[in-house]
Amino acid sequence: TTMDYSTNDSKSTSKKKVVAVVGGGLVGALNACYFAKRGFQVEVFESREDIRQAKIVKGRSINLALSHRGRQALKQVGMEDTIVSKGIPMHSRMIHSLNGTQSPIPYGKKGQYILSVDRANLNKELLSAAETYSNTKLNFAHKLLNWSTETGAMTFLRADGAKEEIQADLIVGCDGAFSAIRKQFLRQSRFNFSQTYIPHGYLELTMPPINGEFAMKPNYLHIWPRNTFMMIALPNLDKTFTCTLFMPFDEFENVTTGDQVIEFFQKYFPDAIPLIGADALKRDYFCLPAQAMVSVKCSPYHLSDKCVLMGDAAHAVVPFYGQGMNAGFEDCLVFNEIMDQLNEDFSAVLPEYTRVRVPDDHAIADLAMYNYVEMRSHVNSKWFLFRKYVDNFLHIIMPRTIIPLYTMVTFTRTRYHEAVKRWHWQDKVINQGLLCVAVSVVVGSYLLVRYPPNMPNISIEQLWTRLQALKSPFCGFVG
Ligand SMILES: Cc1cc2nc3c(=O)[nH]c(=O)nc-3n(C[C@H](O)[C@H](O)[C@H](O)COP(=O)(O)OP(=O)(O)OC[C@H]3O[C@@H](n4cnc5c(N)ncnc54)[C@H](O)[C@@H]3O)c2cc1C
Ligand SMILES: *[C@@H]1O[C@H](CO)[C@@H](O)[C@H](O)[C@H]1NC(C)=O
Ligand SMILES: *[C@@H]1O[C@H](CO)[C@@H](O)[C@H](O)[C@H]1NC(C)=O
Ligand SMILES: *[C@@H]1O[C@H](CO)[C@@H](O)[C@H](O)[C@H]1NC(C)=O
Ligand SMILES: *[C@@H]1O[C@H](CO)[C@@H](O)[C@H](O)[C@H]1NC(C)=O
Ligand SMILES: CC(=O)N[C@H]1CO[C@H](CO)[C@@H](O)[C@@H]1O
Repeated sequence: TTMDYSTNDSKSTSKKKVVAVVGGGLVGALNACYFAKRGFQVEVFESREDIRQAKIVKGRSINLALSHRGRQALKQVGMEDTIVSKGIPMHSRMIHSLNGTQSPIPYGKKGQYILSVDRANLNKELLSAAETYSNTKLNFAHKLLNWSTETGAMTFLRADGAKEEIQADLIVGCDGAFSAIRKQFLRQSRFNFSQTYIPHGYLELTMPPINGEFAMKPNYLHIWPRNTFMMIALPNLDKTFTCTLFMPFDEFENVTTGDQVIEFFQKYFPDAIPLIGADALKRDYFCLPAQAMVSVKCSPYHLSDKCVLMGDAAHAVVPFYGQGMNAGFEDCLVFNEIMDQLNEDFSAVLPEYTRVRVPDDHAIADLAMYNYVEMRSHVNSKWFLFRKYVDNFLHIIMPRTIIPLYTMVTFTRTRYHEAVKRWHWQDKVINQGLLCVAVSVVVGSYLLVRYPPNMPNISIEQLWTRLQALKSPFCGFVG
């Protein structure tokens, strides 16, 4: 794979700066590649053991949706093809209604899709890619305890119980939603921070293959929207699906026995019972307790020229837009672009990174929270479906003027906050347009009934003038 370091020797010898990447998860491992490619001395510190050797990796979601932003970030370090080749394209959502009817809603235009990728494999591939650079060292079983904002010294707890002090020129906090690096930021003046737990938890279930084949159509993200509950399923390479049930913790607490699980599924997801298997369902439902979901926003992302936060450490988002990892990967890409612009001068790059990135990461955090509501309820509603079709239709006939929000977020690198701005504008225009059409139809019908065409012989021009006069006051109504 990537061995650009060797071709960059002249550049790297002049650079002895040490970059400590704290956290070797998805974003930390990718970031290590970026800094290594630039020739820095990279040290990655990860609290877990090396997942490439560990038997079972449990915890976070098993698979996730990779889209354009994430792919662009992988591409920059030569990892896109490797990862995409092990992903499963999902062209549409597949909506499962209560009676078992399935109906697809495309994600975008023909040929646009998101990819279901395996989290553990992605993490392993990125760690291995980072390791191909001779200027990178991976330190596993190193848990960051604290660090000093004065000296930059970090204290790690090793697996053997010993503590280790380490210095670096730049600390990159990629240690996830509960970041230990971020703790020092909280002590700073003028640091904004908010954290919100949503009332929902999630639980994962496996849907095995049937006769060696996928139990449902594989190239879809399956969704069972049920107002306050929702289940989704993403395909895996081994022909299983990972189903994720999202439900308020109150409701989880109400289901305590195997029989109650079946009863609950019978009521809300009957078509999934034979596919998961009643016995497996009764057992797996209780394997792990439901996991919580948190949304974290903060600002700034940097502390002087010493430390910067990326990925979930900077912005944990609820998983309802499928953008958490993609946004984290794009963080690396944006930081890299700013490093180019500002000549790798940390004292200029870090504040610029905060300035550029905070509005975008806050926008995606807000959008994900908005989708938390939309995905559960509106996916069911006729108006939502109608608007999706209208938006997609308008996008096809006016591809440069009307771009659905989902398309901007998922299939372009339009800055998140600009996508939101544009969405509000388009929404206003489309709703006004639809109202005009509706009013015209009503008024037109009225006129036709009132003045049947063969009776008073009204000209088209006259009709148009009457319509104009009638519709204008209404059309300004929306927004
Ligand atoms: C149910 C669910 C579904 C999701 N689906 C999607 C999706 O479809 N698409 C998408 O883009 N995103 C999705 N996400 C979001 C995605 O999982 C995260 O955004 C992504 O994992 C963030 O990566 P990260 O490296 O910043 O953090 P993490 O993946 O949390 O990694 C942090 C790493 O830091 C290590 N660490 C923690 N503390 C310390 C310490 N003190 N010292 C040293 N190391 C430490 C951890 O062991 C871990 O390896 C989903 C999330 C959830 C919960
Ligand atoms: C199933 O439900 C959906 C939506 O609730 C409805 O559109 C469809 O007509 C129903 N199909 C049958 C066969 O009852
Ligand atoms: C819990 O279950 C009981 C009995 O089945 C039901 O009456 C109640 O509404 C449920 N509570 C919630 C929060 O669903
Ligand atoms: C903190 O939040 C307030 C209110 O939104 C905002 O005006 C201010 O600029 C923020 N400060 C930083 C450092 O982001
Ligand atoms: C309708 O009006 C036009 C002129 O406005 C006239 O030429 C035409 O003959 C009329 N038709 C009838 C059926 O009255
Ligand atoms: C830099 C710093 O504050 N280090 C301290 C971190 O915490 C350990 C004990 O938990 C201290 O020994 C370090 O001095």
